Amino acid sequence: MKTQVAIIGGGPSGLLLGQLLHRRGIDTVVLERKTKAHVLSRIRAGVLERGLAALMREAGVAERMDREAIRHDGALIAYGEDSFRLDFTQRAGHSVLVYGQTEITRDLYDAREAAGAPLEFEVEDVEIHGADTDAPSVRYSVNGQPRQIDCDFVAGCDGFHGVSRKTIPDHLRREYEKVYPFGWLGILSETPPVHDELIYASTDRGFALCSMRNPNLSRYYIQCSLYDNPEDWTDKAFWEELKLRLPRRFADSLVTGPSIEKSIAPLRSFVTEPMRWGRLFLCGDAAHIVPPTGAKGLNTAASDVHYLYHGLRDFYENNSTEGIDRYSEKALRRVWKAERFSWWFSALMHRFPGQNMFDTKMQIAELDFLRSNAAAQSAMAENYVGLPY
Ligand code: FAS
Ligand code: PHB
Repeated sequence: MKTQVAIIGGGPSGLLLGQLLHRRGIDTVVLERKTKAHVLSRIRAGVLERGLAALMREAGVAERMDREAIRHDGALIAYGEDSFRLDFTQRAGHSVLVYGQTEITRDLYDAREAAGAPLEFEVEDVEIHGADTDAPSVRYSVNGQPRQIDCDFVAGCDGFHGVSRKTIPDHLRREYEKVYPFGWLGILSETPPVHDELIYASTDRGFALCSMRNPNLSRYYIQCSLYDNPEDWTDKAFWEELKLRLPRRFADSLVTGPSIEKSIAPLRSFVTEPMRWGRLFLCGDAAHIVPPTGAKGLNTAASDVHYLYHGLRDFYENNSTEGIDRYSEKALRRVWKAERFSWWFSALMHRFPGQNMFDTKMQIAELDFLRSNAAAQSAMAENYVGLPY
């Protein structure tokens, strides 16, 4: 098989890139390791920056998002019984959309299937060959049958555990990592959200986040030990702990119910450089990971897609390599700012094992400063709603 851009990974990065390129008549093939049902069963991000929303509209797949997404103009930052509302619109001039990553992925699958664009599931043994030549190829198998795609470019959109990043020779790759000494235990419940905006809460017992997917589907997280397993937590224990981490007025009004999904996500900051090797381009989680505190994971994948899409479009439509030649530099400049914000917000809101009273006083003083200072709130809001591409 021959195509122009072989895309490894059928998550949001690969699907969004494929859809954008398809609309410009650029041929792609998307290869996904899992089944469609498995990909859609993952409960992940929930907040869309304006840039991702705009990309979905540019890709022609935003009709349901624009109909069903909930616009949020702010979020509550709570610490003990103190709290303040971070007004995104007042401080940064933009809002965010609450619309689950699952829905983004579903909309993109629907569009690709409607277009009849090549999309293969349950691929195995994927290998990238000749990335440092002008004739790269991707070899893989389906049901034990070997296949090969000859292409102009390979987009490595295969997430943190994919094959693309490791295809770049070790001596050419630099990796930066910070692993956090805790995780997030998340549940999904068919209950009305406790508040009409997100609540980020910091207490001596640890961090909690109250989010949502729609008026009758709530998403809650509590910071948990790295040694916890979801099955260690009964629903009752989860709800009791969440209430202990919320301001009293929300603990008293929280509507609880059975969890329909329960999982633990580890927290890590990770960046690999460069994000390009020859005709292989890394995109999204294949190149970088952030702790979900700042809701930057999916949104930073989107900015990678933006830069790569425009670079590939310029190559095919204007015979220019400027965009692809500067892809890694441009993507990484924004990636590192998202990493910084995610690291900063995680350090501010979580309790670290072994932190002393001085550390806690510093966290409280920073939250007090944020509460009282417009410039500090503007800086936080500008990062939260999404820095410009
Ligand atoms: P993805 O990992 O989503 O997609 C990569 C795809 O490639 C997967 O479907 C995988 O099956 C496939 N693949 C892997 N290896 C392959 C191979 N060899 N061949 C073919 N296909 C292969 N972000 C937030 O903003 N907020 C959150 O709350 C949040 N929670 C998260 C929870 C968890 C458990 C995880 C892992 C991530 C979370 N994230 C969150 C980040 C997440 O949303 C990612 O940023 C987002 O999925 C990035 O999308 P992709 O780059 O497409 O990577
Ligand atoms: C979510 O709704 O899953 C979510 C929202 C905001 C975050 C992290 C996760 O910062």
